[in-house]
Amino acid sequence: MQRNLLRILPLLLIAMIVHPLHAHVGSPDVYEQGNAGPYKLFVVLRPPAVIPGVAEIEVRSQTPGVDRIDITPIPLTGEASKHPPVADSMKRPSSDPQFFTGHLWIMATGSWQVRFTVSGSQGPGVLSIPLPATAMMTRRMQPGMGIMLGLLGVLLVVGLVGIVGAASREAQLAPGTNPPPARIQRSYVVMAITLVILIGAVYYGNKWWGAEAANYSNYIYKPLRMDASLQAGNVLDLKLTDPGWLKQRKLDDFIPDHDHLMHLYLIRWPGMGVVFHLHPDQVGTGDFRLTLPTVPAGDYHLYADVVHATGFPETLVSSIKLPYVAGRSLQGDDAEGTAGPLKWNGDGTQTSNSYKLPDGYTMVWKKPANLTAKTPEEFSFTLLDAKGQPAQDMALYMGMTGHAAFVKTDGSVFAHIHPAGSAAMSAMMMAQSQNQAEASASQAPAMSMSSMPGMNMSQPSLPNVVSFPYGFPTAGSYRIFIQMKHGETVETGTFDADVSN
Ligand SMILES: [Cu+2]
Repeated sequence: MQRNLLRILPLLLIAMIVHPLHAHVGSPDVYEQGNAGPYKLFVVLRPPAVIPGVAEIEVRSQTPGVDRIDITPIPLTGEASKHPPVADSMKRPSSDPQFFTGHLWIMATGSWQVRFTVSGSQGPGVLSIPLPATAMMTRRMQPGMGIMLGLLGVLLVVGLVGIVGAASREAQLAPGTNPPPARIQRSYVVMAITLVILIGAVYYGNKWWGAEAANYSNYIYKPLRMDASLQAGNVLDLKLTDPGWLKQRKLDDFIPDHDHLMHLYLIRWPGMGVVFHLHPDQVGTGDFRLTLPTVPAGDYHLYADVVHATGFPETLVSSIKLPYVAGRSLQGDDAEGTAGPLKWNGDGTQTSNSYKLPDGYTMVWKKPANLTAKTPEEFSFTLLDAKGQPAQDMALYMGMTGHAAFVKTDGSVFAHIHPAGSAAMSAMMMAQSQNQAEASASQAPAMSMSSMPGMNMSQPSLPNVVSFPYGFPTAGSYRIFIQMKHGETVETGTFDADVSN
């Protein structure tokens, strides 16, 4: 029995490590839309609350005729990615024929993908969505449970001392006879020795438990640490260090994600009235540098998105107090936005659903009547020219029709979202290229990058509308920064959202 307990305890400990993390901050669920062959799917992946644990999966097909969807969890890279396990099939939980749910066991921390194999009236199709899964903290034992287990433990110790005492006193007596005083004396000695041994066992058991817990805490996700400093008046230096996590994590294996190794959002705090989207260069291992544009003075929160070679994305967080920086003008993919400060911080006002841009253009949010946490939603924005007509000169901004950042006003959530969704673009590309490679063998048409939402390069003119699939992780107040490009101008619109439970 005790040996079994010893075997089970480490598993229990693993199960107590909870909260997976995504590329973003505080926003672990993946919202993504893509094409599985002829079928357009809106996918929600909710990573497990424990590792190993169960990922909850929802799919809404926007194309009718889907008969069956099979799901498989596969590592995104490495040898194991070529040997997928047997697929599970998704269920239709309601009478809605286009809504499917399912769940998958995710057995280890790391960079995963979920492959959706679809069959239906228009033939087969396949789509893969990246799923970074990792544990973020240890769940503490609930006080009630602790007290109950403690009392049971005391009962066990007292009971065992009593049993040993009774055994040494009476085991060799004939039934019905009273123990002589010498035996009673001896039983007290035996009970005292037993108690000492048991206290020792509890003490060392606790030490062993602590060592196991410390061991497993190594698997709890700790993002790379980023320290920001201002050098030579206008150079922002970002030093990355590893606070210790999985040994596989490296500081020199970043891959470009939509054209850049790092996407840095610089947001003035707490008003969130100034935002920059900039792209520091890697100048050495774990060292990124950027010559700043002109930046107003203030306290800034820094959110830096990077992606490792495994397709594992991280968002690094830091802050810096900046004086007024007289820098260069904006260039390349740089973008800047200014808005009124948040109404939640003093006397600012909440932005309306129609945001007036500095060059006379207007960005309009088709805002849903109600926004609730954890609900998949399409956030749709339209760009109008100075005359209020649909903007005609739309351009791609870093290869896409738009970029969005959803930031909670208490700083606990930051999510950088694209028209295809919340997965890192480079991880998305890895997953799709595997499907492309296997497509010829399996006959199932896979999605090409140019058919991903918001990346359609083949269209002669780009739409003036962009939509982002996303769901707020928690209730509260958020500010949303939307970037669209027309001509040579990158526009940054600012919108506020109150999200209920
Ligand atoms: Cu982006």
